[in-house]
Amino acid sequence: MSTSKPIYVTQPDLPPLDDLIPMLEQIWDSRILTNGGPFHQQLEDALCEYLGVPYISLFANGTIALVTAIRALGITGEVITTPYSFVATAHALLWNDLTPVFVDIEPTTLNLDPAKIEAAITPQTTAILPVHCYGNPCDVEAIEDIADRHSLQVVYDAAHAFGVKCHCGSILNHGDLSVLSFHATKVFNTLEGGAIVCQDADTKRYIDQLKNFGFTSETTVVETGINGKMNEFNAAVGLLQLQHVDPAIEHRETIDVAYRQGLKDIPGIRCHSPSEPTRSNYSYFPIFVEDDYPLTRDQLYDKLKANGINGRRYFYPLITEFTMYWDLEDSVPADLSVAKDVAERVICLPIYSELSIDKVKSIVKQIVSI
Ligand code: T4K
Repeated sequence: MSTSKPIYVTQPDLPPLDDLIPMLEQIWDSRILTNGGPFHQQLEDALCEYLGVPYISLFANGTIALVTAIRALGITGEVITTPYSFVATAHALLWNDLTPVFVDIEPTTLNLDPAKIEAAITPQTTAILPVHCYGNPCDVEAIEDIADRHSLQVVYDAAHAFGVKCHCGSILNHGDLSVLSFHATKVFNTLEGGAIVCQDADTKRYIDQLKNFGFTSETTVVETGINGKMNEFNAAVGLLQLQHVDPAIEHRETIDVAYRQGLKDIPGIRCHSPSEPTRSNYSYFPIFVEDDYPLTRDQLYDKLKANGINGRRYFYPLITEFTMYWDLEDSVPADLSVAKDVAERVICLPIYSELSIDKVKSIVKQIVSI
């Protein structure tokens, strides 16, 4: 049993407290706490510039942003999505009274397999909800092609994809809408938070209405909106976090390199290696425990945990294993064998900006020593 401090899968970045105090003083002086205050506006502008996107609408968290994005597009009926994700992805469909239809993932990227999407399309299908899993881009061109041919809308769950770039710029500019999470455990956090990225001013205006109860003026409500607004405290934290996010991602890259180097010759341990996007954010470090490793995935997971290393089995169980998804007649998965296999093998190892390379080496040593 280890006596040193436990290491978790992640540890949130925080800006220097001294930098936050003057911003808190401004909030205390102005008494503007929420409803699109000055820090909220500044953060929207700063994120558009940093991410290279035309419009962004901030939210209280990623889940409410997903629910609102789906609502904003007026999606109905069935939506094709992945079972290999955090449960919020599919929950956002159920909250909109939609039927998720789960399609298997592609074995290299672990994203929704475009080759399997068309077989799942029915007359009720109106949209696709893919996830850029671990921040690795989906095959956006193939998905766009399918969506265009079948007149489907596309909402990307980009909760993991902050700052990720593909050959044509920000990955967040694909699809009709992209949804980010700024949860404490994410590469860029506002403690809790999220955002919808959209491509035109009218859509942004509509989303802003939806997240504010549907108000268009003091006395006019035009939509059954919700309260999804980000407050000034979270926005202030976000503005400061943005100043430190690049070095944080750079350090994550050195951790990624150190893990790959240390684990490369271990029989039965496979690192996740899809083709690199132009700019990755190194948000997760998943490994897969194969049959020729001396322990099963769960045995390794437990052993690391007993030694103070708390990896996470993201994403096990599959979303389809949760009871609320069992009885959805049209969701019944035809074949989710790739997702099932990956979910049984995955462990996400600790990765965060304050994790030292020495600690990474000690984690590798434990996996090697078995
Ligand atoms: N779509 C996708 C694809 C997502 O991955 C997520 C969220 C969403 C949508 C929804 O976005 P949000 O509504 O959350 O904005 C965590 C996060 O809660 C969740 O945001 C994230 N995905 C998911 C992948 O992971 P848990 O249940 O594993 O979190 P938790 O609390 O066990 O945290 C993991 C570790 O992080 C802890 O063991 C210790 C450390 N930690 C955590 C928190 C919250 C800290 O050190 N400090 C903290 O404040 O879900």
